[in-house]
Amino acid sequence: MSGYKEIALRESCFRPGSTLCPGCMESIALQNVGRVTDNGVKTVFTLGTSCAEVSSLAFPNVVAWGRDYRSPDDYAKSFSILHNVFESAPTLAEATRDVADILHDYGAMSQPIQVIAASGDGGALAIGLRSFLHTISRRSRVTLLVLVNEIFANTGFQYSPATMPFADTSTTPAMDGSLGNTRMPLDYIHLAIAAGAGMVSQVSPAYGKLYMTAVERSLKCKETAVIFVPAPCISGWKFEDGETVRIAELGAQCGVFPSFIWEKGKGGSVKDCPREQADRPKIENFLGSQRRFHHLVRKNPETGAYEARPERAADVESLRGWVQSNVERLYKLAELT
Ligand SMILES: Cc1ncc(C[n+]2csc(CCOP(=O)(O)OP(=O)(O)O)c2C)c(N)n1
Ligand code: SF4
Repeated sequence: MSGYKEIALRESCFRPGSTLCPGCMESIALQNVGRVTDNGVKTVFTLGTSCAEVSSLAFPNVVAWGRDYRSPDDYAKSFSILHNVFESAPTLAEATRDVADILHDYGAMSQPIQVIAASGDGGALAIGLRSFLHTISRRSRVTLLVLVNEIFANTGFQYSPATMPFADTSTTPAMDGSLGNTRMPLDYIHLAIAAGAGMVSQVSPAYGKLYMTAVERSLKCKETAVIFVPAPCISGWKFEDGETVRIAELGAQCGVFPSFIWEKGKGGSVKDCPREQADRPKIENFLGSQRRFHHLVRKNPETGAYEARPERAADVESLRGWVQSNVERLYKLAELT
């Protein structure tokens, strides 16, 4: 594996002009994918419609992604982007890999390529679930990056299959006595393993070293590698910019989206998130950090700590139970080989 400092000094894949919100976690996630893939191998990146995708171009003349202004013929530095429809980034990545392999087998292409598909959780886990699972089940040698901001952000912050219970979204509003999202999130890590992925990880870019290691290991995987990237969304989760990394660390440590790396044949591990609830930060701290949960918690005027609103105490307890089951499930999945 490459050293963290060496990777950090490589070129990212952003040029001036990205329209991601200032402080968006996806920006940190993607720039570091750019650095890891600046490894001398041509990168082909398929992008499903999402915040990431629309941020990469601005009509009529801004191309905000790429390594400087190099030509696609510059194999060592090229970061090519194939834009495509919302739900099909994994399928296009799989097709790219197949064509490259055939050209290579027939001697028409001598250079290797690395292929990554990026989608939001709406693209990968709702409308694009078929494409996502099919690519995994075919063991296609590509990396699927899923930027999990738990909503369809780009079209107005609608609920997705990854939305946390009780979250306030535009289609599950917490108002006039409504509780916010009442559905349980899809068990997407388990699903990716069950579908046959060679490697599955859930790592926040807030843990820079671990994140870059996960991306680098995924690129070396002989089957489909899936990286779920928890991506706190300033506008949808409703917090101030400057808080992104702190919220990402808190979410990982209190058990909402623990860091997890698993590889077929080797098993996996959960990092920085103890199995026992008492050893983790309280879920109230995470809920209080975002206004999408302020119908559940309030700040104690004397201590300044977040606590359950009395009328929502039972809901916060059930959320605590969901977090514990989430942590338990990942510890059990880590034992699978
Ligand atoms: C077939 C189809 N349906 C709907 C849309 C509209 N659309 C574009 S992006 C998007 C939401 C994307 O959500 P997600 O994948 O979670 O990415 P995010 O915007 O959160 O980054 C939708 C519904 C579309 N482009 N194509
Ligand atoms: S809406 Fe959310 S996910 Fe989209 S660019 Fe802004 S902060 Fe990032």
